[in-house]
Parts: sequence; C-alpha cells; structure tokens
Amino acid sequence: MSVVTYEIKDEIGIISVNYPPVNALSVHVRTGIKESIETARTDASRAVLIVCDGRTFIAGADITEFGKPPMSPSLPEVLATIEKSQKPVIAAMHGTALGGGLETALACHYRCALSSAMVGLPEVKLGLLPGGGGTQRVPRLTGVESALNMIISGNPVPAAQALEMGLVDRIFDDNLLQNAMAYAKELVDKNAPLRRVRDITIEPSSIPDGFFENYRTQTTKRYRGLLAPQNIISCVQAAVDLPMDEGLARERELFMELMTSTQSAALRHMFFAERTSAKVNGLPKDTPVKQILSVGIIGGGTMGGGIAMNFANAGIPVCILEVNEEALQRGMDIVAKNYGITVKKGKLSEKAAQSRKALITGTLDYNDLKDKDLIIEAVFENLELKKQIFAKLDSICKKGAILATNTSYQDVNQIAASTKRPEDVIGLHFFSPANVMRLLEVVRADKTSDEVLATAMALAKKIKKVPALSRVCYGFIGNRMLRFYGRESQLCLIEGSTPEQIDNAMQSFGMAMGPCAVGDLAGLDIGYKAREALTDEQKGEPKTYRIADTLVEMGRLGQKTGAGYYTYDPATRQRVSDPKVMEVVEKVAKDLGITRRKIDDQEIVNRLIFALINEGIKILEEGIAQRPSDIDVVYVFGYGFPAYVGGPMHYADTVGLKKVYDTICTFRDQHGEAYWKPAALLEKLARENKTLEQWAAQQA
Ligand code: 3H9
Repeated sequence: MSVVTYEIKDEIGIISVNYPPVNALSVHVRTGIKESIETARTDASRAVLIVCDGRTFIAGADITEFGKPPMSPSLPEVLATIEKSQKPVIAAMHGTALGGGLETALACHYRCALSSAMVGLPEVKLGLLPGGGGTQRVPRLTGVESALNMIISGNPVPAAQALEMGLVDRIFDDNLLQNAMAYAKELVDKNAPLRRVRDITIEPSSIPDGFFENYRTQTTKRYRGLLAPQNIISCVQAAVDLPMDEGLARERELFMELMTSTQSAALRHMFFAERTSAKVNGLPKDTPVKQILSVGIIGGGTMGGGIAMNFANAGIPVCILEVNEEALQRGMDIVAKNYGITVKKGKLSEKAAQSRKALITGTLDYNDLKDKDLIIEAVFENLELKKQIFAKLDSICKKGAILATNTSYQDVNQIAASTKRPEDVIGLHFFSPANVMRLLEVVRADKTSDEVLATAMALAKKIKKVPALSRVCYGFIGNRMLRFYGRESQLCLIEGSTPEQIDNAMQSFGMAMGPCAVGDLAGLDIGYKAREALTDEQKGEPKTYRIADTLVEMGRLGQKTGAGYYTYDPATRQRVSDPKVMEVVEKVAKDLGITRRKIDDQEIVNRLIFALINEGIKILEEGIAQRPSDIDVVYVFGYGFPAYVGGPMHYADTVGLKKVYDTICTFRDQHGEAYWKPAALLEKLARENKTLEQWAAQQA
C-alpha cells in the first residue's frame, strides 16, 4: 500500500500520509507528497490539504535515514515544491507535528490543528537543527527571541500557544478532516492570498543592540559543551541578516555540519537506545501484563518516599509502610516537601500536588499490604533484613502480587528464595532522587516469570521511567561498573591529583558532576558503611579507599556535615577547596609508600572512563546486560553521563576499540593486571577491528 495517497473531494485535493508509527518523512513519504503537489498543479482541485492518518501528523524526518547516503527528493526540495504551489496548500495537524513535520506545515500557505495537537522543533535533542527551513520560517512568524527559545529548548508547544505565537492559523476541537476541508473552502471562496512565510522580512532595527551576543553568552553557559544551540543561533541570526534563499543555504550548511558531528551521532544513538531498552530479547510479544492498580512500599525514607511519588504522579494509589509513627511522619514530610518544591518551581499546580499527595497513605501494619498488586521493598542495604521482609510478604500478600526489591547491590536470587513464589520476585532499582531520575534498572532473577518481567517493563513506561534490564550480579549494571570508576578516582587522587582537578577534568568531559563532588553529595559514610561489611580481601588495596575512610573518620561525611572532599558554605552550599583535605591525601600517600606525581587531565579521563568501559564489556560478555546500548541508557539516565557523548559503550566505539584496548594494555603494564585486565570481548573486537554496535547487531 502506498504511504501517501491523493484524491479530490468536494474540490479539495487531499494528500494523506499513512506511514506508521509516526508518519516520519522517509524517502517514500517525501516522494509521495512531492508527486501529489505536482499532480494538483493541473487537476480540478481548488486547494490542497496535507493530513495524516494514525496517531499523529508527521513527527519529523526519518531518523533511521540519517548517516546514510541521501535519497532524492530531499526535504528542502519537497518543501520548495509545496511553497511554490499556485493553489493554497493547507496543513491539518493532529498529535505531534515535530521537526520536519512542523517544517512541512510551515512551507504550506495556511496551517490548522486540533486543539490537542502539539507542535515543536526537537532537532536540538538529536544534536541537530531544523534543516527544513524551520530556523528561517519560525522567527519570521513568531519573532526572533520566541523562535530561539522554542528551537533551542526543543520543547513542543500546545496548539493554543502555537496559535498565539502565529505558527497556526486556526484550531478545531474535533473532526479535523471535516473542519480542515471547510477551512480550505473558506480560503478559496474568499480568494485568500498564497501566504508564503518567506515573504515576511524581519526588520533588523527591531532587534536590540547586542541581542545575539547576549543570547549566545547565556546559551553557552546553559548548554555547556553543546554544538547545536550555537549553530541554531547563527541560523536565526541569518534569518534577520540574509534574504530567505541565502538564509536557507546557511541553515543547510550548519545542519550538515551537525549531522556529521560525533555529538549528533551520540544523541541519535541515545534516541534509539532509550526506545530499545524497554524490549526484552526472547520475551514473546503476547506475554500477558498484570494490572497494577495499587502499590505498597516498605520504607518511607528518601528513597521510599521518592518511589511513592512516581506512582502517585501516574494516578496509582500508594501505601507506605514504616516501623513507627515518627519514621512514617518523616517520610510523609519528605514527600510533602518535594511536592512543595515542584509547585514553587511552577511545574505543578497546588491543586494537582494536593490530589497526588492524597494518593499516598501510610501504615504501620503489614496487613494493609495484603491486597496490593505490587509491593516494593526500599529498606537499607542488609540482605538478612530483606530476606526476612520477603518471607513476611510471602505469608501476607495476595496470590499473583509482584514482590519487588529496590536493592542497589544485593542478590535478588537469594531474596526470591526466601519466598515460596520466586517467580513473582523482581528487582526494581530506582535512582536517587527517585522522583526525578529517569532510570529504572529492572533486575531479572533466575526464576522471575515472563509475566512479571513484562509487567515491570510496561509499568516503567507508565511511571515515565526508562527501564534497563539487568541480570543478577553485585551492583547490577550501574553500580558494578561504578566501583571501577570510583577506584580510579581514588587512585588518581592518591597518586598525584586533587579533588578539584579530578572533578574539573570529568566535568569538562561532560559528566554532570565529578566523582568527589558526587561523593560529598551522596554522603561519604555510605561507602564507608558498605566497606565495613566487607572482608579485607573484598575491600581491595587500602590505596583505593583509605583517603575516603580517613575523611569519614574525621567527621567529614560530605555536604550534610558541611565538609567532605571540599568544605561547603552553609548558606549557599557553594564548595570551597580545603587544604586539610590535601594534608590527608599527602599523609595517606606517604603512609602507603606512594610517591605523588603530576597527572594530566587526559589521564584522569581515560582511567575513569576506560575503567567503566572495560567493566561494561565484561558485563556484556557475561550476559548481565542484553546489549551495549542498555548500558549507555543506564549511564546517561542514571549517572549523569553526557548524552552527547552517548554513554560509555557508544563512546568506546567513537574512540575506537583498538585504541581503548591499547590504552588499557598500557595501564595494565603500569598498574598491574589486578586492576587492568582487558575484557576478552574487547580484545577480540579490537583485533577484528569491529565496533560494539556491530557486535550487538550480530547478536540480535
Ligand atoms: C528532523 O526532522 C530534521 C529536519 O529538521 C530536517 C531534515 C532535513 N524517525 O517514541 P515512541 C519510532 S529530525 C524514525 O516510542 P511515542 C521510534 O523509534 C526529527 N523513527 O512513541 C519507535 O520505534 P520502535 C525530529 C521514529 O508515542 C516508534 O517510532 N523529530 C521517529 O512515545 C514509536 O516512537 C523528532 O525528533 C522518527 N522521526 O512518541 C521526533 N520518531 O517502536 C522524534 C519515532 O521500533 N520522535 N520513531 O521502537 C518522538 O519524539 C516520539 O517518537 C513521538 C511519539 C513524540 C513522535
């Protein structure tokens, strides 16, 4: 069946796009639209309507075509054909008219939409800019500042706002096709002019002096390290300074520059990685999914409270169980405080916050959990305690309830074995703050049933999380890898760096925060307590933790005590370097017989990131993660890894596995095999000159 059809109805030529799932502008869609417009030139139609079947108007260019040889006709060619039409062309939008989709509508002479529609230019989220005239047409319609805000944020706006901004001319509440046809007739009946956006000029004197320079300065600060926002500003400036065709040529040039950048390749990789991670290899498509209409949470601490908010936000009632009134009240207060912050930021109305809070109740009685569809245990990391809780849940909860643990490290198989229904047990590892962080590590234990797994994946989507599947191992995907990243930051510190140098090097690489600052934020006592439970052998060599332990023993637990690797101004929480920390570092190094040396930033980045990569590849070898892109999802959505670098596995491919392998071998020669044994799969792929992406494609 053709993806674009054309017919005349009541004197209106109707171009219908039908290319599920999102009517992306593939070569077939582009060809179909262009040919239909050409047909309409000489036929009996008086106006032409572009509409889409299915759930949405065109949601953009077909991203799967990016990075491949271009196929004619290009989008700019198609849009030029639409714009030149001598009969009015009207776009009728519903769903999400995004990117090239909105640009198609902007090349039309008139635009109408359903009131439920959203329109936007999200290209920046793929490291790109609107390459179909969006940067030239939007400012002509909305004004420069509004256009910049829309294109640089990439966030879509509702139809009503688009109407106010001048992007849409008419809105209907329902019956899009019927109303759009009536609108088209109205236009031809009154002989409405062919309104081409290109004919609008932006008066340069209307732009305040220094506007673009100031906007660029703010953007550089806000979008640290990103290329696309900078190119977008240049394009919008061209819309003011240059005639339309020259502006379009400038847009094309800067679009192509981004298209070939590693940033866009990484962001496009993340777009598909995010969508693929919800898919479980080998799980039949028709696996039944349980309904989750009520949730119980054991533990009302920061984590339990944050988890509860996710469900309340999705309209699912939650009951938090605590050990006493005081702890319960503390948990409820944390929830109330978090909602208060969201309201204060203007992201939620007071009324909505109240109704969400009303969905969260508390109890001290396990019996109140007996009818819940899902129970999530979120108590502190103690395997014995967790096993006791699960044994109790087993005796209380209704048949078929899902019993989940939010453990970050513990053996989910052992937890499941403490029940008589291990098939109903799963790990749901949320990341702190749980109401904000988008990652959900779903841990599949050996006996977890397909139904429970499928339900967990579907539920993640419902509560707006990005799931990544992990098998059971100590720390699962994320925390298992993080240990090696943490180890290298400790070693760089003791061998010659400072906390500032390490944090600055990692931030320049793109991490949201460096490891020392993260340690201070989370609390250095967490790692300390975890190490207390380990044998000396499990803890590893003292040089990998002695500095952190000494700081804790000095009462420097991080931000909460006003001091850790840094000291913190109590009022502003601003961090300041503290010479006492370097005294500790130097003393510990001396005590352990380590002669400190100068370490450069590149060595820091390579040691921390390559340690992550090596462990990530071991995780793939062992089948703990399903695919490299799932590991990238874990790191980008859970650990502040820069999306524009694409996660550690994509970054390894960008650097080249041979180079990663050779560097790890050099580290092995310098620091010993105990720390730097290259993963066998890394060695194999490096020798074969292959990428992890190619390896993943072979496995699929
Ligand atoms: C652009 O337009 C450049 C132009 O300016 C210039 C060109 C010269 N292409 O997200 P979902 C797939 S750049 C190909 O789960 P939802 C997606 O992979 C583009 N495939 O659904 C998934 O596949 P699968 C600017 C696409 O309802 C399936 O559709 N536009 C595309 O949660 C369902 O997706 C954008 O950046 C695409 N453009 O959300 C919009 N879009 O089922 C990107 C989706 O195999 N898209 N797929 O996993 C979105 O934001 C969301 O998909 C949307 C629907 C909001 C549309």
